[in-house]
Amino acid sequence: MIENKTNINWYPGHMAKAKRLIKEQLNLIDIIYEVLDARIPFSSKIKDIDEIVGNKPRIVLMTKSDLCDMEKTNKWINYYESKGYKVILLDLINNKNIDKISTVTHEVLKDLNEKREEKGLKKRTYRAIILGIPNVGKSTLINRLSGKKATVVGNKPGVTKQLSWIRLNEEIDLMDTPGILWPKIDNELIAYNLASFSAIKEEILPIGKVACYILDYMNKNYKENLKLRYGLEEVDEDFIEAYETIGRKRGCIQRGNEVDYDKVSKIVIKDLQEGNLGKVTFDEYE
Ligand SMILES: Nc1nc2c(ncn2[C@@H]2O[C@H](COP(=O)(O)OP(=O)(O)O)[C@@H](O)[C@H]2O)c(=O)[nH]1
Ligand SMILES: [Mg+2]
Repeated sequence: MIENKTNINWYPGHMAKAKRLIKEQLNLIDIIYEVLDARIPFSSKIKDIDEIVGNKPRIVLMTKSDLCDMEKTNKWINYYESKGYKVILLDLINNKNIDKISTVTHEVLKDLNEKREEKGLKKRTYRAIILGIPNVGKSTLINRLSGKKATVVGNKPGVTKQLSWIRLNEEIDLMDTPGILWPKIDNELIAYNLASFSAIKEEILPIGKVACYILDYMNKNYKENLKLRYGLEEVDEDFIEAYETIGRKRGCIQRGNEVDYDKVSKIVIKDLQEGNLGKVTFDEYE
């Protein structure tokens, strides 16, 4: 169904600008919180993040753990940990593990203040920034971390631009605006995974193709869930039976008692994103 020949060459023009802005701010930063979506722990990664952040300390935060397939996502967690990253799995809707962020930050950065003390310098707060592609939960995370108690700590000395910081606790300040980066899509699978979980816009891939990709993937990996949600036993090669079944079941009927295929596509994508097709992870770790 998916032709590898199709060349998706998609990299928004504002990417270069975003990168430059983030690089400028990095001088002030001690630690990066790199946010990934636990349902696409590979596809949602900013591929050139190393080039942007260098070897600054980094914690990988995987959001939407309430919606992921733990068995598959765990393999990616192990993989990132084997590369030396600390990984924290978050459920931002049910507030799970959020307090770990501060504990792990302290663990990773305690050297910084120990070194300062050795030099006779005063301790200072650690400064963190959130980085990630669109829709992984950056804004939600900032809201959860700041809560109501948050105080905006204002400008740091020596900084000309207006930057606000949120004081998370006596040790950590978080830059109040996340760094948004766009995924460089040089691989068809990544494009489909991002489109399926809505991290890229519809113009890049037509919704019909995205919905068929989802149905095909579900059929191969989570067949039971398709049966549960739509009563689908099998997804045929041309998807026509599947579309007819889902359309009639979900009332996507237009004039002449015909199934409205666009509506079906939208329903499939929305169902996947909202967790109505069960807990799933679409990145394979071989
Ligand atoms: N189920 C679930 N939804 C989440 C979680 N974190 C974020 N979301 C949802 O994901 C969507 C995008 O979140 P947002 O914070 O706007 O992402 P941003 O574009 O990275 O700032 C919103 O609808 C959030 O409610 C999570 O842990 N679980
Ligand atoms: Mg946001």
